Amino acid sequence: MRIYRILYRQARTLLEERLDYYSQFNPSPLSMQQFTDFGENATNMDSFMFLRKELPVRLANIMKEFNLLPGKLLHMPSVGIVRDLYRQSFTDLLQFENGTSNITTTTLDKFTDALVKIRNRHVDVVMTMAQGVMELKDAHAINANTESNIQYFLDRFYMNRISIRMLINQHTILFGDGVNHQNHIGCIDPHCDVVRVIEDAYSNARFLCDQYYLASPELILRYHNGMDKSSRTIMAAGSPADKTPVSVVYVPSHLYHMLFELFKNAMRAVVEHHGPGSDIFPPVEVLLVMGQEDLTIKLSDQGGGIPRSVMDLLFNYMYSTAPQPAVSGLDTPPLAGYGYGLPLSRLYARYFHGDLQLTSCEGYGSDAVIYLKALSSEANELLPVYNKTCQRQYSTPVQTHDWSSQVHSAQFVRPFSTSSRPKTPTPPVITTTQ
Ligand code: P4A
Repeated sequence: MRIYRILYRQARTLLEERLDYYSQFNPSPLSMQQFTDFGENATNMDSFMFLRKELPVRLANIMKEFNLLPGKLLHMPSVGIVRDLYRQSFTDLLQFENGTSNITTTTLDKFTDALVKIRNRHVDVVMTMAQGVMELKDAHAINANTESNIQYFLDRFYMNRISIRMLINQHTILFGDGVNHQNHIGCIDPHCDVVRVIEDAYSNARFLCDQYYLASPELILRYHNGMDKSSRTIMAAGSPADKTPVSVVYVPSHLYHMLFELFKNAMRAVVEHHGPGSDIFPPVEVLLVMGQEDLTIKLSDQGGGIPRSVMDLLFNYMYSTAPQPAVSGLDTPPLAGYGYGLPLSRLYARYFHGDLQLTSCEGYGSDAVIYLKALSSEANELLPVYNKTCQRQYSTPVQTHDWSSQVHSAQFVRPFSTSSRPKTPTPPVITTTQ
C-alpha cells in the first residue's frame, strides 16, 4: 500500500509543478480573423505546435482558479469529479510537451485523438458543475460573498471551457478525419447567414412552443443597413422570407445557441402572459441592424416583461440552478430552457467581444439584444486570466452600500410561483454559548 501512496504523491507533485509552470503564461486570445487565416494556411504541425502549449496554458489558468473557490463548493462531490477530469486532460496533454525533431505523423494523429478524447470527456461538465451548485445549496446556507465568488468563477470557468472547445474543434475539424463542412473554416462560417440562423432558431423554438402550448407567436423580422441607411422587411408574420443574406464571420452554432434561448424565453413569456387559450398573440419582432462596428439583433416581445428586481437573477447561476417549475403535470417543460440558458448565451456573445443584454418594461414586454462585432479583425477571444487581480476578486468582500436603503436584496427571492422541490430536512440550529 505504501508504495502506491508514494507513487501517487510523486504523480501529484509532477502535476502541481506543471500546473505552476503553465499557469504563469497568459492565454493568447485569437481574433476571428486569425482563426480563419490560420485555418486556411496553417499545417497540422503548426496547429500542433501552438496547441500543445496553448491548451495546457488555458487549462492550467482555470485549474489554478479552482483553488480560490469557497471551500464549501470545492468539496462538493460533483465539483471534485470535474476537477479530476481537468487533471486527467491536463496530464494527457503533457505527453506532447517535448520534442521538435522527432514529431512524426503518428504524433500528430495521436494528438488529434487525444483532443477528441478530451472533448468527449468534458461533454457533461456544465451539468456536473450545476449539480455541484445544487449540492452546495442543499448542504449550506449561502451568503452574499460566496454567491458572488461562485458567479464570478462560473462565468470565467464556462468562458474558458467555450474557448478550449473552440480550439479543439478547429484543430479536429481541420486535421481530423471527420467531415469538413464546405465553405466553413473549422466551425467558423466566413459568410454566416444571420437571417437563416434567426429563422432556424425561431422555427425550432416555435416547434417546442406549439408542442407544449398548442400555440405560438409569429415572427416579424426587419433588417436595417446602417451603412447605406436602407431598411427592408425580411419576414412579415406568416409570409415567406426574402432571401438576400446578411452575413458576418461567425460560429453559427454559437449564434444559434443564443437565438434559440432568447426565442424560447420570448415565446414562453408571450404565451403565458396572454394565456395559452388566447387565439391571437402579439408577434416576436426581430430587428437586425448592420452598423460600422456592431451587428445588432434585437428581439422584442410583449410577454409582460420582468420587474427590475428579477432581472439580475436571470443571469445568476445560483438562482438558475433552482429546479424549473413543473407545469400542468408534465415533467419536462420544454420552454423552461436549460437552467443556464441566459448566462451561457451571454458568455457566447462576450466570447468574441460581443454582448447580450436584457431590458424590460414590466407589465408590457422584454427586449433582448445580441451584439456581435461586425468586423472579424475586432472579434477577439475574451479569455479569463489567472493573476493577482483575479485572486483579489475572490478575497474582496462584496461592496457594502453607501446609500441609504430600505429595500432588501432580491437575490434570494423567487420571482415566479414554482412548485418547490422537496428539500432535504434542515438540521436543527444549534446555538452554543461560550
Ligand atoms: N417575462 N419576460 C420574460 C420572462 C417573463 C423574458 C421569462 C416571465 C422569464 C424566465 C424564463 C423565460 C421567460 C422575455 C425574454 C427574455 C427573457 C425573459 O429573453 O420575455 O425562463 C428562464
